Amino acid sequence: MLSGKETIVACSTPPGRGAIATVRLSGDKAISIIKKITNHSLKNQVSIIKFPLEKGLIEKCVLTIFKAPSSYTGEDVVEISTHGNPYIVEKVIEKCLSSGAKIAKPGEFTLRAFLNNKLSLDQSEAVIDIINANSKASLKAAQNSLEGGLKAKISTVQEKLRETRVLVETLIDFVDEDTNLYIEEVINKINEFKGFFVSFKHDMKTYSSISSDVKVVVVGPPNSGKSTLINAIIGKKVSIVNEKQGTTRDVVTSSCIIDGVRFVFSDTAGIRKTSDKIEEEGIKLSKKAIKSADIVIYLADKESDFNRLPIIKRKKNIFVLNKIDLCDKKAPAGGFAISAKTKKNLKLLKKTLSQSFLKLNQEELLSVNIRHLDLIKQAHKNLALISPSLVGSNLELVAENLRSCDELLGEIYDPISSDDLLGKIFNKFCIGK
Ligand SMILES: Nc1nc2c(ncn2[C@@H]2O[C@H](COP(=O)(O)OP(=O)(O)OP(=O)(O)O)[C@@H](O)[C@H]2O)c(=O)[nH]1
Ligand SMILES: [Mg+2]
Repeated sequence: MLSGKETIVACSTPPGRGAIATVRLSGDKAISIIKKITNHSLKNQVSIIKFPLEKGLIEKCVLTIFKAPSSYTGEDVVEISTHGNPYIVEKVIEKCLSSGAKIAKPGEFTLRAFLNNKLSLDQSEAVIDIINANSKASLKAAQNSLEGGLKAKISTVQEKLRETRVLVETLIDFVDEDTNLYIEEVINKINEFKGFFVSFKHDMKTYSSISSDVKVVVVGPPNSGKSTLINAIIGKKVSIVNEKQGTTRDVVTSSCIIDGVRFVFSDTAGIRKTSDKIEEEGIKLSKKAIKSADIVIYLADKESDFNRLPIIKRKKNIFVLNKIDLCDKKAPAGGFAISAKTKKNLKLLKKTLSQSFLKLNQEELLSVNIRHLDLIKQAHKNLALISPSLVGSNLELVAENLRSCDELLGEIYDPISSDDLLGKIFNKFCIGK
């Protein structure tokens, strides 16, 4: 979907009626088109002009000019602010079209900003994230990425990577010399880098959870109080609670913001052996939900019940014993003993949920998406292929894997341009952005 050279036009404010609507033009002819329509000399950056909508109908609007390259797109941009009436907007756009502009595709203004090197690809993605952010943390993360934070973080990893690449490339040229000592150094450097990469990958996953919503799945045996707990956290009745086992059959999701981070909770069917076909389907969904969760809360009445639950070790798991209002229970290691009914210790559990993210410095939060995570995963795969024996036996292959790792990370902000990829990214935008 590479953008052409034409001057594009679209309304950049939401459709419907409002105080103000802004139509935006971008391209070489943006200024001359408005001059032609309004007969105005447009000498000032901001002016009030009379815009002829149709015969006998004029709209007084505010015109703002941003000259290339000091504009959002890097091209000449004119913004026309009118009263927020869809009829006026339609007529302004019609006039621009009949004077030589083309209607903008979704995301085309930002695509032009990218193509004109005003924004890197990760920064362009951060623009959508700013529009879509629905919590303080996700907004902060998107703003930091728009300011270039993600690229800076990736560049730090690439710098380390390149130090190792230089050493390997130099050694490849040392054909006849005793290289054992240097080989040892490369092995140490690669190990050091692998360790660094693991924590980098972990950080990026955490950032990704914040950028979207943090997914928390509550699983446990039937009747352990999963639905009661979620209702208590959300603060309203979103799931049916009943003393009958197997009350929840489907995955029920609901969301709330805790300390500026948005969490989406999934209530699931209690996990047990059952001959009931519908309940069995529900249990399958519970197990599937665990896989996509950022945090899993395992909720049970007694500690031995945890052994019967499907636990994925690499997840962030929180073990919680419920119903301490009925009898005293000792909190499981690193977990909590609570009463979902009386809300005892609920604050502690909520604090743990938000703290798992908020202990991250707000200034360092970054907006990370699946595309970034996938590239990081592929880069990690290339790195993992470099064993000490490979370093000893095939430095060319080591160099090749390091180069791929470097390139994959670079694709996060500077893709080896593919129309298809850009289409996928910019189509997610709304028209006018
Ligand atoms: N005393 C006491 N009862 C509780 C507590 N939490 C839940 N219950 C009761 O336990 C029963 C089951 O609660 P639910 O929240 O429906 O349990 P569930 O885990 O969602 O059950 P399923 O959906 O069937 O898997 C209800 O009668 C609740 O009132 C608690 O902290 N203390
Ligand atoms: Mg339930």
